[in-house]
Amino acid sequence: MLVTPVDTQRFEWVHQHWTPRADDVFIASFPKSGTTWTQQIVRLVYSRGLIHDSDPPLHAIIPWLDDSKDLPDLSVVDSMTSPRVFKSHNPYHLLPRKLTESNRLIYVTRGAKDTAVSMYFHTFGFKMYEYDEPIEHFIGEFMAGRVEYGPYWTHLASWYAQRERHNILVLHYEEMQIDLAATVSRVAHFLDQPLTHKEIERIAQRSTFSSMKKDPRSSMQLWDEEQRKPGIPFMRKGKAGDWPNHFTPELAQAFDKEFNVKMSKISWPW
Ligand code: PPS
Repeated sequence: MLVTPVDTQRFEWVHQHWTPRADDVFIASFPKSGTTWTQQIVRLVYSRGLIHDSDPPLHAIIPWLDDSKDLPDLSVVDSMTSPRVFKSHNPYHLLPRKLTESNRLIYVTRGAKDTAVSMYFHTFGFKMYEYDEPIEHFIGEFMAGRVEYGPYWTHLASWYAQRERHNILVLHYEEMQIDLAATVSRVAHFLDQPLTHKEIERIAQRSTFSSMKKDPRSSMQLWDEEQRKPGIPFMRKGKAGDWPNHFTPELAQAFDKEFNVKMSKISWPW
């Protein structure tokens, strides 16, 4: 089952009209895998951990190129100073070839069951989806690959096949939880941004779940206020291994059985 573009018009525009710059960086992910977290780390690496009062929201600093609702005004992209950083939820095969050849790409992954839970609350929480089903229904859809940018396993496989390329850095949500400073260091190294120990510590501290949740520019407070149901914030829980609170043992067993087959060729650490 192939992952297909979600916003087809924007997809065509990106492929036909958009010219990447050589130093453009892309942060890519299956949705709910740690994209915003990685955006915060990357943006702070470039600012050496400094956040100014006048700074715009995170999603304006690192816009989502694939989505015409999130980024309606494309002139913004041309006026961004280099190095520009973009977010994408595309699988590898849907990014323009001129970009994947040599631009720096960071792919962030997260274990399937936690991703499915987070994506359920995302879909249930954003009013535009008009989705009011119980979580068991959503997990069934996730397992069948009938979710945005799904199937999950095809998305991962597309990037897994490219993981040794010199221009790709793979991050894992679970490892970021274990050692955030080490992740910051890897990202800085990958982006050729030498940082002091103090700067790395500062970036790690400003990228924790609680720090990001406190700052409305990284907590996506505006989305919470304008677009989401009350009580289900974008920065929801930020935990690894929380899925047992939402899966029955029977559902987890069925999920694992399916995914062990689908993901048998992918040996990433979850
Ligand atoms: S999106 O909408 O696809 O861009 O979502 P994405 O940013 O990929 O994933 C959102 C989940 O990541 C959690 N998050 C974090 N976890 C730990 N630390 C930090 N700093 C952090 N920032 C965001 C966010 O809470 C979502 O996970 P859940 O499990 O729903 O809380």
